Amino acid sequence: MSIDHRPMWQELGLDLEAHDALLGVLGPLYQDVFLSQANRPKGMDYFNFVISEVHGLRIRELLDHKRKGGFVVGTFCTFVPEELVIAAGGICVGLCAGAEWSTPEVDQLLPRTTCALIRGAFGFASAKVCPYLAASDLVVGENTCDGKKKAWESFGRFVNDLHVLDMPQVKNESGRALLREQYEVLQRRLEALGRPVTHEALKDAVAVVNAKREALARLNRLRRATPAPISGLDALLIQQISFYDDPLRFTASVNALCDELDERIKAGTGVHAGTRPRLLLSGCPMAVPNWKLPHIVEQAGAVIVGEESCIGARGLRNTVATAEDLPGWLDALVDRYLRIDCAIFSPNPERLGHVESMSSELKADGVIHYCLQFCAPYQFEALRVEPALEERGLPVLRIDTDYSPEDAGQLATRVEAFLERLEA
Ligand code: BJ8
Repeated sequence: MSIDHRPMWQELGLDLEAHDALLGVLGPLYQDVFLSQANRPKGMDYFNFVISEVHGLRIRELLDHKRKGGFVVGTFCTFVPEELVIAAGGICVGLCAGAEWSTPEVDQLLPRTTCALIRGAFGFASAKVCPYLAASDLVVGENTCDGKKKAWESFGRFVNDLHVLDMPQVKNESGRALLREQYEVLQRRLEALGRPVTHEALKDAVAVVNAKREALARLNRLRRATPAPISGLDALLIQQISFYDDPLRFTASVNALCDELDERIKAGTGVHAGTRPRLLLSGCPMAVPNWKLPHIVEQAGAVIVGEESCIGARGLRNTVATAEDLPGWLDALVDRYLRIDCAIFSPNPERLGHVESMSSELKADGVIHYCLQFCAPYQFEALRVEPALEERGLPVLRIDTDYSPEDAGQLATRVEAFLERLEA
């Protein structure tokens, strides 16, 4: 018997009518984009279930955790260390919105030239359709790009409590010291919500998050195989779910799926019949339910074999090294997180190297550089990444878009022309 989640959503203060409208769009979209794919691994059943209960059972788990004295932290950036949240007794959830939800309030708070990711977050908050936001005791923002920096000034009205990380913009000694200091401030903020962060608690939390990242790295390594054992859409979905799900259960499910993919690879079985052009996606993060471009690309006959993105290898690679004491763990966290090559850093040469190494390891035939419109950091970097890759013989298609379906036909035409170029 299915559980009626409506009383829970009402208690959380959601606008039930608007929320129904959201679920009414998401269900058919998921059916069309994911469930219609042929030859999916059996292990995807778990992730289908997670999505079917993403506003239901998972929210119940968060509320149960709070009832037992725990807390929930909502985040918008891969620079928020999940390890610290867990060590203080919390659960960390991603809040980025991959769909636009326009309200008059959002139009008053944000200039038109704001990227869809920020507009989506404001839209979901102002329309009261996100149970993760409503369940979050604390939301952590970060001073990364200009859009986010200014957005936090008005986002506080939508949340129970807001903390903003002051992020370095340069990876030098003072940048490192700033991040270290900011993680200490965050630690104290989290401790006030939960319990003191001890050496043992942080050690255990690092083990949990490292295991999650290792499982995702394993999944991404398996995508090097030809033919690809899993679609790019399914791999992206798993990486999106990594920001919501219980980390232990998620890790076990990813590893079980990887065992199945190992068998597929041994048997030479691919997710698609025949060989397809292999593409790497690089650029802005794609938050749930932003599946527009990967859907178009795979419908056009290519397979996506990797994502150089924060919801992808950029955000999920690298584990935290071991340490002997609490200050050592904080140093290890800073070392790990400062390796994220986000375009807000200037200069940011590591990112180009990462795109190149991913392309060669994954045997990509081409790269799609994906930017959300009005995202200056990634649009600036595209101007360097594209010619540098083309010079090395790797074709690049640059796409700037948003969440609206209006340009889907035009994007499909451009992707098809790119695939013809690869096959020529
Ligand atoms: S570490 S990529 S998650 S900041 S798309 S809001 S950059 S204007 S999301 Fe990001 Fe952290 Fe960096 Fe990763 Fe601004 Fe661009 Fe919008 Fe963006």
